[in-house]
Amino acid sequence: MNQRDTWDLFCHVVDNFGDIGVGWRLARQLAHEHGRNVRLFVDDLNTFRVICPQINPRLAQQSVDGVQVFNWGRQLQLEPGDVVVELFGCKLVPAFLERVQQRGAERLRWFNLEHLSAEPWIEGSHLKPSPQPGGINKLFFFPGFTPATGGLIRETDLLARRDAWQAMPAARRIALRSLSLPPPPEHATTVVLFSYARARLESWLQGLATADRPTVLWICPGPIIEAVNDWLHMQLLTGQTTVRGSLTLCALPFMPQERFDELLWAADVCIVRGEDSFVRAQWAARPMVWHIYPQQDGVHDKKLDAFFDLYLKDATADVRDAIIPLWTAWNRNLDLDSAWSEFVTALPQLRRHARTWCNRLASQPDLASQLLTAGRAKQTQTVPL
Ligand code: TRH
Repeated sequence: MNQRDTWDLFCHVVDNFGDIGVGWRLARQLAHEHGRNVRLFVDDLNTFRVICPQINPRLAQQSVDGVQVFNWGRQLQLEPGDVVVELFGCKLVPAFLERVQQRGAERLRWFNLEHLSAEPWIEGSHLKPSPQPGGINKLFFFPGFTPATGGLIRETDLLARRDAWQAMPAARRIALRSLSLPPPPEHATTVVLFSYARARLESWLQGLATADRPTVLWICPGPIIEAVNDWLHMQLLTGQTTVRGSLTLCALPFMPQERFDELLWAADVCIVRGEDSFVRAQWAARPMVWHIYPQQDGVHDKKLDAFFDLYLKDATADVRDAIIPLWTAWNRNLDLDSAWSEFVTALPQLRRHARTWCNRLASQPDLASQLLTAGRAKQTQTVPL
């Protein structure tokens, strides 16, 4: 594999924004930092456009930020590149799949990039080959939080940019102003709220409104706004801010990923969800609450517990006692009041813990580098079928 390899990334947008959020981040990093010729095939350019306004959903192909973006059908007319990456097990169209299999193991590497998980079993499955017709192996690439996994997406300059930004109070003021966010009241706790729908928010909001200390909620687009509006007895429109006692509520528009990173860097607490914003809050080294993507029959509970096992392995009792009750209450639609109060009281310790965790993660190779290394490795075996 060499520098000008062509990398084909395929993204099937299931729902929400994480599939294309991860795909877009990875595509740009491979192009910008590693000089690859990257082609990103997406089956829902309208959703893509929400996080990348430069995307024109009507175009079959377009060049955006150094990446060739194709609509899904364009793979029918194209030959495969040197590396094919299926994101989250999406299926290639049969005609392209045939051409992938015809290319053979000597001239093409094929990966399935799996969903992020902290579960221990992924270490044993990472980079395991799955023989495919035509004698080529598909390698299952598992992102993760340990050295025995494929790591996490982290741009080379991300943490230096974060530190420089956080060291400049003016940067925070400029970022908030560019989002039409009023400067938070003095001593306010600022909270990014980017979560799935959640019942029982009234009591939490009422508690924040009547608290001695001010709180500012920066509410990102999503179903959570319904519960906020129910409590407000009004529709808080995108771009609008309203105040109830000690609580300021700001409804934000969707913003480019770089601006979203800055919002996380600016906040005292990041309530995040899914996969990509969850990772970005860890790189922000901020106290966070993870609203895990809800799955059938409680499969997500196992994923949450597996993350606790890693994230809290060396944590002090006060950090554990602050995190576990609130994350559990948030994910199980339980009452938040006392858990939230414990969490906010423990913020100094939680900040230290978040920084230690971020530094530990940053000591591991990032996902794109590991994918490139795996892309250069010889196929361990080609299995005649
Ligand atoms: O949107 P999500 O819920 O995506 C989910 C998860 O990825 C889940 O694992 C997957 O199975 C499901 O999709 C299909 O949450 P996530 O992963 O945080 O993705 C949101 C993306 O949107 C992320 O890249 C951050 C980005 N984003 C912006 O760029 N701007 C914004 O203003 C906001 C709020 C998010």
